[in-house]
Amino acid sequence: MDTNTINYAVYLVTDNTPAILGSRDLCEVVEASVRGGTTIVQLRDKTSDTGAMIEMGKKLHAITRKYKVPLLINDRIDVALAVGCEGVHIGQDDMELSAARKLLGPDAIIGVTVSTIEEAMVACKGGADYLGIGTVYATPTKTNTKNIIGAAGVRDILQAMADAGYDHVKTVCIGGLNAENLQRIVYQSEAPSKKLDGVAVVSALVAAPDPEAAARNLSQLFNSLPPFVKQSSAPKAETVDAILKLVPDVVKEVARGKPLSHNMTNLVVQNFAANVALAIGASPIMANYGEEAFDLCKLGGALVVNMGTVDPDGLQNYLKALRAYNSVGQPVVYDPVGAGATTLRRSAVKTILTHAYLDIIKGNEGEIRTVYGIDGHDSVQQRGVDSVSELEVSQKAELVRKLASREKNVVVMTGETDYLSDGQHTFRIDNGHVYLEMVTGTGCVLGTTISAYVAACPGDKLAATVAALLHFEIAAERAAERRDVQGPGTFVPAFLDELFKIRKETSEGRVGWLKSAK
Ligand code: 3NM
Ligand code: MG
Repeated sequence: MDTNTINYAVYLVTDNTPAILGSRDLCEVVEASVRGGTTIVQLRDKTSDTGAMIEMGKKLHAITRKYKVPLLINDRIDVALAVGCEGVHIGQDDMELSAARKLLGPDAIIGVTVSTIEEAMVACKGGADYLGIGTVYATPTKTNTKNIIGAAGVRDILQAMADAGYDHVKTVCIGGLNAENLQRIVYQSEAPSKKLDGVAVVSALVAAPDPEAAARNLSQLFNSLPPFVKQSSAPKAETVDAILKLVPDVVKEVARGKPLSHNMTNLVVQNFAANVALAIGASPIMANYGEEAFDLCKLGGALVVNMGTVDPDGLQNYLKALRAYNSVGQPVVYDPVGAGATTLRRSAVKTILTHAYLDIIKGNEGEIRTVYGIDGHDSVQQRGVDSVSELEVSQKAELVRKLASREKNVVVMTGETDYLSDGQHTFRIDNGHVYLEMVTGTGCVLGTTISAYVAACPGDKLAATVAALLHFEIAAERAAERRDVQGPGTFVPAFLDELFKIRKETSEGRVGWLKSAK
C-alpha cells in the first residue's frame, strides 16, 4: 500500500466495550462500515490480552485487505508487527515516534494524537504520516481526554502546520464527531491554506444501528459543503458601487418575500423588534423556546439569537435553535449582548461559537472584542451592556476583518461609524443618529432587520447586511430631522414610519433616500 495515497476521509476507530459495540460482532461492524465507505480503520483495545488483540487484528486485517483500506493498531507496535498490518497510531503517553519508526520501518503509516500546536510540531518534525487532532468535543467514549479544543483549536493547529511547512502531513480530527456536526466542524476548522483530510469517529460508526449506511452518510457529508454555505452562481457585489446598486433590489425583496424573522430575544425589546420587522416588510415571530425552531427553520426565514437576558436554560434553547437553522442552512444572526459583562456571558459566547455556525455576528466594540478574544487571543472586561470605544479606526476595521475571516462569516461592529466585513472586503458606514443611542434596544432591532435582509438575499450576505444597515440608519436620520420629533420619545414612532416609508418608496422605484448613504 502506497502511504502517499491513503484516504483518511472516514477513519473508524474501533471500540469493543458493551456501551458502544453492544452485543454485536466487531468484525461484522467493521466490514459493514468499510463497505459503506470507511477509508481507514484503527483497532483500539485498551483491555484485551496481547494474544486476543493479535487474533482480532488478524481477522480485521483480512477484512480491510479485501477492501484495500489500511489497518492501524492503537499504541501496540508489537501487535502491529505480529498482525503485519499497515501501521500504528500512538498517543502522547505511548512509545516515542522515533522508536516506533525504527521498529516498523519507513513504509509503515504512523499517526500521532496531538492537542496543541507544540505537540503537532514535534510530531511533524519526527516524521508522523498523519496527526489525529483532538479532542474536538468532550465525548463519553473517552473520558480521560486532556484538551477540549473545538474547531477553533483544530484550525490553529492546521494553520501552524501550514506556517511551518508541514502541509504534506495528513490530518484527521477526533472527539464527539457525528453526522450532525461533521460538515460544520470540517468547514470551521479549515485554515486559509490547510484543511482536514478526514474525520475519525468511534461511536458514530461502531454504535450506529446500520454501520454501512452510517459510513456512506459520513463519507457523503465529508465530501460536501454544509448547507449554510450558499453556492451562489451570481457573482457577489464587491465594491461600494456594486453593493449600493444592489440595495434597492434587496429592500424590495424583503417587502416582496416577507421573510420570517425568528427572534430569540430579550424581554426589553420584543415589542420594538416585532414592530421594526413589520415596518420593513418582514414577518416577525418571537419564539424563545428552542424546540419550536425545528419547525420554524423550514419556513425560509432567519434566526436572531440575542443574548440580552441569557440564562442557562436560555442558552440550551439557543443551541437547539442554532442547530436547527444550521441544519437547513437558513441564516443566523448572533447578537452577543453584553458579551464581556459577566463570566456567565463569556462562557455562553464560547459555547455558542463552538456549537454553531453564525452567518452574521453583530455587536458593539466591546462585544466584538470579547467574541474575538474568546479563543484566548485577547479579552476585555466590559462594564454593563453599553458601548465604549477604545480602538483606533484602523484597529476597528482590522478587528472586524479578522473575526469575519476566522469565523468565515460577516461581522458588523456598530458605533458612531459601523464597520462590517466578510473577511475579504471591509466597509464603513457613517449613517445614523444619536437618538438611536438614547432609545433602548435599537442595536437589538438592527439584528432583527439584518436577519430579514439576509433571509431575503442569502447568496450575498455582505450586500444584504449593508442594505439592512443603510435602510435602518437612513430611516433614523430622516426621523430625527422631522419637525415633529423633539427627542428620543417622539423619535421612536417616527423611526418606524420612516422605515416603512423607505420600504414603500423603494418598492415603487423611488430610491432617492440612498443618496444619503455615506
Ligand atoms: N481519542 P467518539 S477522543 C479514541 O481526543 C479517542 O485523542 C480521542 O469517540 C482523542 O467518536 C476519542 O465516539 C474517542 O466521540 C472518540
Ligand atoms: Mg494511546
